[in-house]
Amino acid sequence: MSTEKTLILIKPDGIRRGLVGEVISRIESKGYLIEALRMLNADRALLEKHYAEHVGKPFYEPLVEFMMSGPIIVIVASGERVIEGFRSLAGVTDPTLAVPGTIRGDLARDQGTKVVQNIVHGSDSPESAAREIAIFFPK
Ligand code: IDP
Ligand code: MG
Repeated sequence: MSTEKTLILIKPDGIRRGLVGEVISRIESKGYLIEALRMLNADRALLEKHYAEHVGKPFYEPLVEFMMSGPIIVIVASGERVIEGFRSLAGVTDPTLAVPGTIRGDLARDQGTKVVQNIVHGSDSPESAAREIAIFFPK
């Protein structure tokens, strides 16, 4: 049995605000292993694949524009139950409601924008993790 893997993104706001080290530190301090890491400028085609489940939602276009507004960092992390573990480290989607102690709860807030800027993405299920890892790290 291989250890579970998840796909984590540090979004453009995390990079602009100088929080790359902080986010990676939280992942490592929790005990997860960084398996792969790359920085890239995502294009629309890549983001359409990654965010396919959100096509048609009111925040979809602002989300894609936001994710193209600067480079992102793509990380594969591993460890037992890392998918739910990283979602727990990240906190809930809305940073106003994310509990202090979480990445979003400590480091983000509502900026009044159409899309919530919340520093990180983390896969939400084993199926999403496999699909998303294949998008950003094609064999
Ligand atoms: P998640 O990142 O917590 O898994 P998702 O529902 O998958 O949240 O949404 C993807 C991203 O789209 C969120 O992280 C956030 O940046 C943005 N988003 C989600 N829901 C809303 C919304 O209701 N208003 C504005 N932006 C949203
Ligand atoms: Mg999601």
